[in-house]
Amino acid sequence: MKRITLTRFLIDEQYNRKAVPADLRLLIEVVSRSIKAISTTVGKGALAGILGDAGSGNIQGEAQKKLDVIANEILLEANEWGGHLAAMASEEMEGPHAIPHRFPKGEYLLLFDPLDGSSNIDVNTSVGTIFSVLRCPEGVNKPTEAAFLQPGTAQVCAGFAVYGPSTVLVLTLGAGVHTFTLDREQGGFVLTQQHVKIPADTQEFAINMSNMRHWEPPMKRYVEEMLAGKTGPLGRDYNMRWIASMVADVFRILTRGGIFMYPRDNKDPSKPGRLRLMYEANPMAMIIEQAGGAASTGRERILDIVPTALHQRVPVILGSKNEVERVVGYHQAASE
Ligand code: AFP
Repeated sequence: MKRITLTRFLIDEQYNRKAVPADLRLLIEVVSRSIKAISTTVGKGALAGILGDAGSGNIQGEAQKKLDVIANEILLEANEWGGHLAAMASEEMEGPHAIPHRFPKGEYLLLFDPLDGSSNIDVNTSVGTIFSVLRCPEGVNKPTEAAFLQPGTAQVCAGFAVYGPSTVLVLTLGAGVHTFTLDREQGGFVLTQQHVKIPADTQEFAINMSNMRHWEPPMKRYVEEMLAGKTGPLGRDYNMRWIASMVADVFRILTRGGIFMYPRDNKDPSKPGRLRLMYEANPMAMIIEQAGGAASTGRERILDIVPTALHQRVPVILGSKNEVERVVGYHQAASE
């Protein structure tokens, strides 16, 4: 493949496909520069004195890692002055981050999980950044939480980075999924896969099995059938992976298929799932659907959910279309 940088790709999308307004191109370029900065910081590990807890908690009631706070700051500082945003929202902040008066404002809302998988950072396992882009509703000059509460189908762009052996940026603008690998010598992202397609079938599943006793019957049925293997009702053996970094599990599924599940469980009835809709499930669902896969709560398409709160959680079942549809079928059968 001819060496095409992220900038060249976006300019092509902007001028030839008329698909990327200038401000959206700027937004993506700024986010990609933030991802480079986070990648460099993550790569320093223990040498930079950035591992371990920050000594603070976030809105989720979770202990923040130093890198959660650092990654959040990098994204806020890089994006607030460019004139492309109306506001930002983050897993690490209770409410929206307004654009300071001294800076110009734009039409986009940027949402992100600055460091997904951060419980893995101290054990040197892949982590990442997930982001979602919405348009700010017309006439809203001071976006409150309500301005962000749009269904996933309203996203104009979604992406994530995996800080692994290589740093990869996965991006969709609503016309397919493309991946870019960070060239550390040149300091830029280079297009490495265009129009990624997920196989409709799979023999590999990703779930945290330690929660099995808390799952609903349809989920227990599905996992037990996979564990039954070739002699079971699904007639084939399955393999399992669970990295506990959604970005790494989803990237694997984009690369070779699979099904990722963080289902509803009764561990904490106040939480219908662990993953957050606005800046984890929705961007990942857009990417998975754009790559030919499916993304459901088990009861409804994730992208159709009308949000009620910025940090609401949802069950997530996504990946190879035929397997997701099988799980949805089991949920329907259980409710009849
Ligand atoms: P952290 O960011 O707190 O590490 O959570 C990561 C995550 O949100 C998602 O990336 C993983 O798929 C999932 O949680 C792992 O959850 P378990 O630790 O319960 O397996």
